[in-house]
Amino acid sequence: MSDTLHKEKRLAYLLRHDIHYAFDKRGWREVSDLITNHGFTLEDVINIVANSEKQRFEFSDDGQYIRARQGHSIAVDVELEEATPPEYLYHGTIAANVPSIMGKGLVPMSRQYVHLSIDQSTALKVGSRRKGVVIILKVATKKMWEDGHRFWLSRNGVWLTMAVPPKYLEIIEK
Ligand code: HQG
Repeated sequence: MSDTLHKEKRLAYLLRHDIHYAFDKRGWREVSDLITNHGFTLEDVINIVANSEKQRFEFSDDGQYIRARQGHSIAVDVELEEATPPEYLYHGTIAANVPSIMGKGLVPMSRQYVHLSIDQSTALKVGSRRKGVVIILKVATKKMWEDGHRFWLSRNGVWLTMAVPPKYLEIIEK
């Protein structure tokens, strides 16, 4: 892994999952804390925010704070925008998870939300992070929304919902 990618992964961990830091309730962390206590330079942080392929992070208006746009396991409110989903969204996972998913639906596991992708190729990338046969699930999101489920769209284009009951899921045959 390149040094930059390694630093981006480390930053993602520090902004989404670090239970040892007292986060602002909106998910902000002081940039100075990353510099003083976690080995980042200001240049590192600026470069990661600008170049993150998934645009995972954002600075506060005054530049003193930074937060992840989605993906948290810690309980913070990053002011997500509620939105009406398209007809279908997608979820990439591995075959080993499918029996459980088709039994009880998609659940957030350790994160705050279930993450859904805008298209199959994005879902394929998400599923491919794990070892195993990748399975893409098609999610009837418009139907869910009509049935009262809520959706949010993060500023980096990831769709989020609380849970997906199995009746809205379909395995895509490749
Ligand atoms: C699975 C990355 C068994 C679920 C990606 C997934 C994404 C179940 C895993 C973001 C289940 C959770 C999130 C059930 C869900 N039984 N397994 N009932 N319900 N699962 O990492 O969606 O690169 O928390 O299928 O791009 O894989 O970090 O979620 O395999 O946007 O920015 O439990 O993380 O973004 O894994 O990925 P995760 P995810 P970043």
